[in-house]
Order: sequence, then structure tokens, then C-alpha cells
Amino acid sequence: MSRTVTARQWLIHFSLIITLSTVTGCSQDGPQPPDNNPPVPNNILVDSLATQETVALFQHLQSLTRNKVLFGHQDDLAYGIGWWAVPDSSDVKAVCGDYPAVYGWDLGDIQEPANLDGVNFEQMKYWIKKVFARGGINTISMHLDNPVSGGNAWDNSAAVKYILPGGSHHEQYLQTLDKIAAFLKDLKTDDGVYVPIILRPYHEHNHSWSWWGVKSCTAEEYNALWHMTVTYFRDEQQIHHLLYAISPQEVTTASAYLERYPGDEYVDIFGYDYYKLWDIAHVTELGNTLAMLNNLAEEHGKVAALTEVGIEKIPIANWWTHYLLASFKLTPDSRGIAWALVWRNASKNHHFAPYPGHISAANFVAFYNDSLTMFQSQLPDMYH
Ligand code: BMA
Repeated sequence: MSRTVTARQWLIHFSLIITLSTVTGCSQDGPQPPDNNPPVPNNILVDSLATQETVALFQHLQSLTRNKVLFGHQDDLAYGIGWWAVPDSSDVKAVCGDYPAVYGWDLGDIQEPANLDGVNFEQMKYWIKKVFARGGINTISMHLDNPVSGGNAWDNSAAVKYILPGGSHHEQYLQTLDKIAAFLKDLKTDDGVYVPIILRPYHEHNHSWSWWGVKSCTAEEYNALWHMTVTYFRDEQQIHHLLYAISPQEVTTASAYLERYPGDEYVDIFGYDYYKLWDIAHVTELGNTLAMLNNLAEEHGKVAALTEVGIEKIPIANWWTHYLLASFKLTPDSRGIAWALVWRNASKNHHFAPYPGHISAANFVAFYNDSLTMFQSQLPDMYH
């Protein structure tokens, strides 16, 4: 029996479960919250059956934020400098009085109780729902272990060709995707509304550090991996609360950006990761690249975002206004990105947001007060 037939049979089986649970109002796992957000078919997203809230999020990111840049921070609620999992804590809030608008999370080590950075997955679900309840935005990256060698995400030995359909590790990799799917399906409010998630798999793929990177697979294999992942979540697992973000790192031209690209039908958000912002030449480079990215995203009907940016320890006191904000303001087209997210505050030697007492803290307040930036309390309703 071919694998295609197996997949189709599985789909039929799954559709039956869906139909039955719709009819009976319950599933194999017992009573479920009502489905209060039935999809309205759309032709703008990867997922034409995306939930209303997911479509609304995309549209707001596309229009309302044209002249605003939302601020994001990885693991903001989970830990910071000198604290770990303290309710309502946030280094960003401790410095400027407001939470970020965008929150990054990561599903690396999804087979364990906690992720690769020690964040407990049950707590992560709780925080993601809490962010949604107060109108914030969640984005999830996936530093998944190398599925063939068993090494971590940075083990860039060949893996992609083995996990594609027909490959020796395909079925095993689907089990990892199943775990991610189960996590995503748990992101549902008590009222039965799925929390929209911006999923950012296989990021920085034009660099070589990861097993999905440029040295470890061909462009065709990368695109096939992306297609397989989207198709599995959307069509087989029937997950309809995702926007899909791609995010190459430090490319400067449109052709380089699109060198490894799964196609408009598989990508909602044109992300970009940039970690070189430590001198004025880089402000110009980033500002010009953001203008390129915004125009490219618009041509393709997508949303542009600075999905990761920063410099470790922020050793420059006026970095927030004179480097980051300056790059957003370099040209009229540079500012159109929907959000900019800085990485996690793991320790005083590995952090990308300020904390009370940090040399850039006062400047971060100026960044917060600038009319271009948006934080949690300033967000409009992004989900209706
Ligand atoms: C990297 C570092 C690592 C971390 C990984 C995934 O940039 O912060 O310490 O494990 O991201 O969050």
C-alpha cells in the first residue's frame, strides 16, 4: 500500500471523527467546548478555512499596523533577569510599565515536559491563552531536534531528505508533528475559541546552523518540508488557527529573500531576522532591507515583520532609539513592518530586552513613548 493512500485513508478517517463529533457535540476525548468560531472561507491566507479571529489578526497586521511597529519579546512572561515563572512578571513591563504586544514562544523539545530553554509546556499554554485574553499576539518558533541524528536543532547533519514522504524517518517525524499539533489544539479558550498563532517553523533557513539550513538540504527539499508541514497541520490535523511565517536571516535583496521560498500559497508572513545592528552602517542596511521587505510583502499580498532582531546584552545605551527605531524611520517604506521581536532574557550575559537598571533602560522608555511603537495596552482589537 502506498503512503499516499495511507494518508488519504487517514484523512477520511479524521473527517469522519470531525463529522461525528460535530453531530454528537463530543469527541473521543469527552465533551469539548462548543466551536464558537466556525470558519468563513477566505482567499487571502494559506488556510482558506482559517478561523475568523485568525483572518482578522492577519488583516489588522496588514492595515492597522502600517504606521505602527508592535514590540515583541521572546519568553517575556516565562522568565527574566533574576526571576523565573513569577505571575505577571515581565522585564519589559518592569522597565516601561507595559507588556509587549507580541510574545514569542518555542516548541523545541516538544517531546519533553519543558522546552529547550526550560519553559514548561503546560505553563506556556496558560501564558499563550492569557496573552490572547488581553488582546496580545503569540508567535511560535520551532527549534526542533535533528530528527535523524537525535542531536539538537544545531546539529546540521542531513535530515530533511529522510523525513520527507517516502523517507526512512518520515513516519517518525510525523509523530513529532503530532505532538506539536496536540499542543496547538490545546490553545482554546473556555468559550471554544482557538487562539490564533503565528507559526514560524524552519527559520533562518538561508544560514547553515540548523538541520533545515542552506548547507543541509536543497531548496527543493526545504520547500517540500514546508509544504509537508503546512499540509499536515492544515489538512490532516484540521488546525485552522495558524498564520505561517517564513524568516530568512540577513538577506538584503528580494531575489536572495526568495531563493528558498515555498510559494505564496504556503506563506502568510514575510519575516526577517537580523542580528547585526551594532553600528550606523547597519542602521542603513536594516532600514533599506525593511523597505525592500515591506514592498515585497505588499506585492505578494503578505505581512512583513522583523521576526527577530537585537544585539546580545544591548551594550549601546541609546540602541533603542538611535539604532532600532532609526532603522524603522530610515525611509518612508521602512516603517511598514508589523512587529519587531527581540530574543529572550536568559541571563545578564544573554539577553536582548532591557531590565531595571540596565544601561539602555531609560532609552527603552523613550522607544516605548515614540508614536511609532505599540505595546500591549495600545493595541486595538486585533481579533475582530
Ligand atoms: C538561541 C539562544 C539559545 C536558545 C535558542 C532557542 O538564540 O538563545 O540559548 O536555546 O535560541 O531559544
